[in-house]
Order: sequence, then structure tokens, then C-alpha cells
Amino acid sequence: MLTKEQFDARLAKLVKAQEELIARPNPESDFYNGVYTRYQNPVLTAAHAPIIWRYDLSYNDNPNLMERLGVNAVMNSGAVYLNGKYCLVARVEGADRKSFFAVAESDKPTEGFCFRDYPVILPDTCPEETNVYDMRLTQHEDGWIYGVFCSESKDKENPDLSAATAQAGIVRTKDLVKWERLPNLISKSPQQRNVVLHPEFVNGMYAFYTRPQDDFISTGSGGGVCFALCKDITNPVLCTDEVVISPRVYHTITEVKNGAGAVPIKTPKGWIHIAHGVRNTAAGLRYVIYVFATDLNDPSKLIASPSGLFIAPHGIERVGDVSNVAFTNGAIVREDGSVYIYYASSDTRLHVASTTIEQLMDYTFNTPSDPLRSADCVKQRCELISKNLAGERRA
Ligand code: M1P
Repeated sequence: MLTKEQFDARLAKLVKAQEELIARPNPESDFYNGVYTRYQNPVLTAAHAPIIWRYDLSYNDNPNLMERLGVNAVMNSGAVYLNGKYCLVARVEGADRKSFFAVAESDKPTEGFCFRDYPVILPDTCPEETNVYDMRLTQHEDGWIYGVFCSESKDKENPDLSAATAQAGIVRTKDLVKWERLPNLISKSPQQRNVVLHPEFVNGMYAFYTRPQDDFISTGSGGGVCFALCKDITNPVLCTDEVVISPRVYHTITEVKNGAGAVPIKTPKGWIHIAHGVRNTAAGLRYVIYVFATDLNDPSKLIASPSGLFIAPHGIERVGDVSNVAFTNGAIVREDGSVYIYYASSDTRLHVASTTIEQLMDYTFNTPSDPLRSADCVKQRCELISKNLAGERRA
């Protein structure tokens, strides 16, 4: 048992370490690809979880200053710019494997994120719901901020202990403090995950990007990221077929599955989507972030599909609870055209990459699409090489 002096000294050390972590500058990394900038440090980690969430700070009740409710990871975050702050609604995973949401905010987009005292208190309207995660935050033109997230329950029909079902839960708020829960989205698919609400009405209706899946893990017959409409968000039943807008394709980064990520970004040339694609490897699934664009007037129409991955996990990002994963569900666009993409690595920590609308458009509309066969990929690369060599001779 610690003496009171030792207890106070250890607590002071914990507090100081966390204050230093939150105040730590986050310089740009050396990575360069002309498309986006990466940063040296994650913006949120388990160590950012407030000490008051984890420790009982009463000397009488916890004289060894033990962590009582550990936090295992902080990752996949919705993102919104609100009242002068960069706000992240992070997925926080407790040591007990249950995830919950918590708002972390900063005056700066790439550093200084600090959690509010309390996590998000979601209205507990689904008694069967066991776990919640991956909220996408949509500032909708109807005036609400919607949060669409995965609501996971035990599959009671299936005796397999691990059998679960995933549905799209929906909440809305004006201030990220008070949250109103709406019914879960109803679609024809038995399961849904990675559902995103489009920020504008389409034909006077709410529009959702969905990811139908036959099973909790496997998408089965689900062909990719889909688009469908819904007349009434308070009774969210899809009233049109879910049409595939970004398909899974053999021998690409989306072969096994894909899913919408950040809320699509409106640009003069189309809606830019920052999504994730999953392929299989001998070492397990590999998740990367990719980009596609849809038509401004018809967001169900794919108009650009730059080849391959946009962000892959790098270095230490490749290692974590679920290794080899880069995953995004939030980005913030500012009036000056800067874009901050919040992405998690290996289901463990959260990072940021910064770019601009101009760079994103250049990437999206000028990167060639995947020719889908090695022979054609070589032709594509040879054309680039020939162009460069001819240019060199001209110079
Ligand atoms: O573990 C990687 C990711 O797996 C899921 O994504 P998907 O539904 O596409 O397989 C999600 O659970 C996500 O939270 C997680 O990061």
C-alpha cells in the first residue's frame, strides 16, 4: 500500500505525463507523395483517455492507485468542425472490449486533442445492443448533426457463441452534448456496417451509403458500397434499392469488402468519397483507404475511380490489436480548402493526414484507374515512363 505522499506523487506524475502528451507538438513527417501530409504522432491514443475515467482517485478506496477501468484503444473517429473547434467522436475501447463514444476536441486540427470529462451518453434504447462503434458525423442541411454507427448485438438465432449481427444505429445532436436516438436503419440486408448519411437531400429525401452484408464479418452477396434513399429519418426505412456505387472487384484492394468512410466531400467536380477496401493475404486481412467520386447531381453515379490505395498503414501503424489496418470514418473540410482526414491504424490509435480540396481533386480526377490486369498495368506504367523520358530529352 502506498503512503499518502507516495500516492500523491504518483498521481502528480500521471497527470503531468498526460498533460505533456496532450500538449506535445505534432510535426509533419518526412513522408511525401504530393497528395497529403502525414504527421509524426497519433492525435489520439489510449493514453489520452482521462485519468478520471480509469483510476479511482480516492486514497481511502484505492490506496495503491490502481487503474480500475482500463482503456485499450482509441480509434475510428467521426469528425466535425463546430464552434471553432475540431471535434472528434472517437471509438474508445475499454479493457473489457466494449466500445463507446467520446468527444475529443482541439483548437488545432493536428494536435492538442483532449477528451471531455464524460463520454457520450447514447440513449439506451436497444436492450439487445452489446457494442457500439465507428460513428460517422454528418452535418446535414436539415440543421442536425447525425451520427450513424454500428450497433452490434448477439445473434440469438445462431447458437454459435460468436455469432453477432450488425445494424446501423442513428443519433442526432446539435451540440455533441445532447443526443437523440432514432430507430436503427431498416434495409433489405440482414446486416449493415459502415453506413454513412449524405449531407444533402437527394430528390427531397435522405440518402444513405450502405454496405449490405450477409454475415457479421463476411459481406457475402453484398457487392460493395451502395446508395439508397429514405423518406423520413425518424422512421428510417430505405425506400429504394441499394445500388452498388463502388463495387468489390477481384484482385484489387476491395476484393474481400469495402465500406464508406468519411462523409463525402463536395467539390466543384463531384462528391469525393474516402472509403476503405479490404483484401486477403497470407497474414490475414489488409485494410487500406481508397478514394472514389460520384456525380454532383446524382451521387449514386460513379464518375472517378483512382487506381489502388490512397492511405496504407505505414511503419508502426501496421502493428496493433488488428494489424495491417488503415481505416477512416471522419474528415474535416475548412473554408480555406484544407482537408483533415482522421484515420486509425490497426484498431489501436488515431492519426491525421492533411491535404486540400485542390490536391484531392487532382488526385481523384487525374490518377488513372486500375486496368485490372498486370499486362495492362505495365502498359500504363510504360506510358508514364515514356512520357517522362521524352520530357527529359526535350529539357
Ligand atoms: O478491424 C478492422 C475494421 O473492421 C471493421 O470494418 P469492416 O466492417 O469493413 O470489416 C470495423 O469493425 C472497423 O471498426 C474495424 O476498424
